[in-house]
Amino acid sequence: MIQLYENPGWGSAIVELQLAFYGLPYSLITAGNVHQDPIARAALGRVNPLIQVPTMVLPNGEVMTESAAMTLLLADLAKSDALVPRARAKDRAAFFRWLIFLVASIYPSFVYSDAPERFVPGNGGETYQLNVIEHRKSMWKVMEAECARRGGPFFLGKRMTAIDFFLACMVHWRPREDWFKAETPNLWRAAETVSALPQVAAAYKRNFG
Ligand SMILES: N[C@@H](CCC(=O)N[C@@H](CS)C(=O)NCC(=O)O)C(=O)O
Repeated sequence: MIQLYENPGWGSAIVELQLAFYGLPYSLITAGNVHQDPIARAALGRVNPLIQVPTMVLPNGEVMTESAAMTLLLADLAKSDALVPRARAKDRAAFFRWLIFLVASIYPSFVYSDAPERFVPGNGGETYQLNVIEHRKSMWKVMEAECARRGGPFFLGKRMTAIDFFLACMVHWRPREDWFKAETPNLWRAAETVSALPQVAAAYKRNFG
């Protein structure tokens, strides 16, 4: 069985929702506050030297980090193209482009803003954090424009993909729900649409209430 190191509402939710969607068997291990708790840091660090969630351990013991890599692998394991367009499918290029944008550009901004004292000592932290969040907002606006152009209800248009699962989780993170509803209504709609899927209902509730 796949093991997922998680914290409710954290990036592990992106993976948990996909595991639930595919109906793959998995078990959860709560990582705890890896920003502050040295015991939690040491425990996760023994599995993943990055000390990040999501961390996934495959049935053969192989450790996986990186939510995008897990997303691609889970589609393979599930033998499904429901969330990852198959090779040469029409939406494959756009899927790759925006999946990688999410994890290479937007997601790292949380590492830089969630514990700013790691990067900016002293009182500079707050301004720095606000600036990172402003930069993140500008990246979300780029995704919003693309989503609007494609017409919904999903990020890529009529085709649901794992990108919508990332959105379903990330709209709960700073700048948080009210900002997304007001400023990126198309992203919000894509997030809401997949959050309502019966296959993910229990996992979604566990993470976001
Ligand atoms: N590149 C990783 C990023 C994972 C990540 O940043 N996770 C956050 C929680 S949502 C984390 O564990 N942060 C702890 C830290 O940065 O020390 C992925 O895509 O899975």
